[in-house]
Amino acid sequence: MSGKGAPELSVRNVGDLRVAVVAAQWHQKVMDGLVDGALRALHDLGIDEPTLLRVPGSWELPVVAKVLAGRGYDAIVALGVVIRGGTPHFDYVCQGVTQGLTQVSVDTGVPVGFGLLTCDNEEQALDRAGLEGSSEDKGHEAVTAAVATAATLRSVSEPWR
Ligand code: RBF
Repeated sequence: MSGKGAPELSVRNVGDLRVAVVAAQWHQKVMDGLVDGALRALHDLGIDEPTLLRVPGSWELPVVAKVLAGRGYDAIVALGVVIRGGTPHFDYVCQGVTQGLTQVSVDTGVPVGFGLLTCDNEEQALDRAGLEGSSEDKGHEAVTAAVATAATLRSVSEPWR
């Protein structure tokens, strides 16, 4: 999937939204880029005290996202990197995490930003990690999308704001 065609989102008046970031720990350099991008996006949006939780691997993202979604957060952002190996494990992990995060979001009504990189090799992941020389910044994008969606949901439930 190409990153071309991504929108320029304009998100305003969201400084009071409560946002939690949950991030896996495999592939540290890539994860450092994703987490930095996510925190930078939150700072740019005026959300200065986000919750940041770490989990061991991407497989653990959905369960933590689900518990956070039940604790009053307006948006959750899930960050992880899965890199293809020589066995079908990659497909099971990617599918399980993707379905799990989708289920959390749809079942709870809390937007879950999808910051899971699923790559053939580390080079592809580094190119999307928002590091110096990367062409994309998927941690930043995942935060902006989740917060924009939370703002949209708030405009539906509180149209007078
Ligand atoms: N977790 C990741 O976040 N990224 C990976 O690339 C990754 N590769 C894995 C490869 C294998 C063979 C196994 C067994 C686990 C891998 N995990 C990876 C960890 C997984 O998400 C989870 O933390 C563990 O399976 C423990 O539940």
